[in-house]
Amino acid sequence: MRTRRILGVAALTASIALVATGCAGGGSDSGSTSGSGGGGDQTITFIPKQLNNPYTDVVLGGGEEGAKAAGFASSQVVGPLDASASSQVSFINAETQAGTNVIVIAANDPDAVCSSLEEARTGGAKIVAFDSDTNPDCRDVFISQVVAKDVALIQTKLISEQIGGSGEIAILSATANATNQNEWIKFMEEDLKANYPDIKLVATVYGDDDDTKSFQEAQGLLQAHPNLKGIISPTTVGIAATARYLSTSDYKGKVALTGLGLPNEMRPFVKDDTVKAFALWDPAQLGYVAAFAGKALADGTITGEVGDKFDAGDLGEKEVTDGGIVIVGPPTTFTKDNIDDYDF
Ligand code: RAM
Repeated sequence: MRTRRILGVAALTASIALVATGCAGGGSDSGSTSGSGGGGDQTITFIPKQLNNPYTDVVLGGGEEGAKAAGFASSQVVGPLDASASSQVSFINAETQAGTNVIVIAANDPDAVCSSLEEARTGGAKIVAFDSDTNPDCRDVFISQVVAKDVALIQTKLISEQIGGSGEIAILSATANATNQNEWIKFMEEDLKANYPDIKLVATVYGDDDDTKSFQEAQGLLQAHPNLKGIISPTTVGIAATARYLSTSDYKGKVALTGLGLPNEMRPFVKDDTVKAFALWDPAQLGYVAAFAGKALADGTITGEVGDKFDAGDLGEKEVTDGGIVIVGPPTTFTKDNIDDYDF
């Protein structure tokens, strides 16, 4: 039996009409993805790091479901095709012009989006960061998938287990500015120093959450570091591209790979023994909780203060913790034994 989705997220994902201009300076045509008609006339717009990322699609499926369940009149998704630092600014500005009530954003850079988010707030919008935080001054709450340190520790533990506790490893990340990856990398570096003295991190490279670039970076790492025993890729795009490279190379089974991946993308590489174990949370829940947080902010039932509580539909009550952060759920480790139980 595969795990319960919040509702039929896969179907919802397919129904999202994603809109992109692909150029930060350009206009941002917008496309409404739903019109639930329920409760008032509040509008919510999701701005992911980038479109064309399978992880983003699952998150936004949950977001659309949450927006309907929370009672928004309409929800939409707009965003750039690349995850570069300033690529989201023109999309935020267009939402400010449109008078959108809630903007939910996964920041490509914690600061580059700040002045435009401030303008949106001045215009009355509530700002929910999710997946990748903005500078805390520029949003009302941050919906975090898992406690950041725990995301790091699960990956260092997995790589250590897979390389027998010693040897050279590298990290293949997303973009160099990504708030979420950078925080996880910081905790991984600390954990390696404190608890894994025989593991040496020899390089950190960036595939920019671009499949081709990630593939090439993986190839480059193995050429540059002939003694490499393992790679951690804390990004779904990076781990899938690296697994694809390893699976047809001489390194298959010799160089370990772990990190954060989507079970549906990683399944073939787990089954063919390229990858033993990796981790992730349920991405749909992240979007779902973000929508409910946005509704509570727009209704004025919370302000984002520590201790604020709000109803998150099927996922129960959620609470704002230190730093204005709402934690969604624990990570899961996927292996050959359980990967078929998950469908996202
Ligand atoms: C990629 C993105 C996203 C991250 C996941 C794990 O899809 O970088 O921000 O949360 O990986």
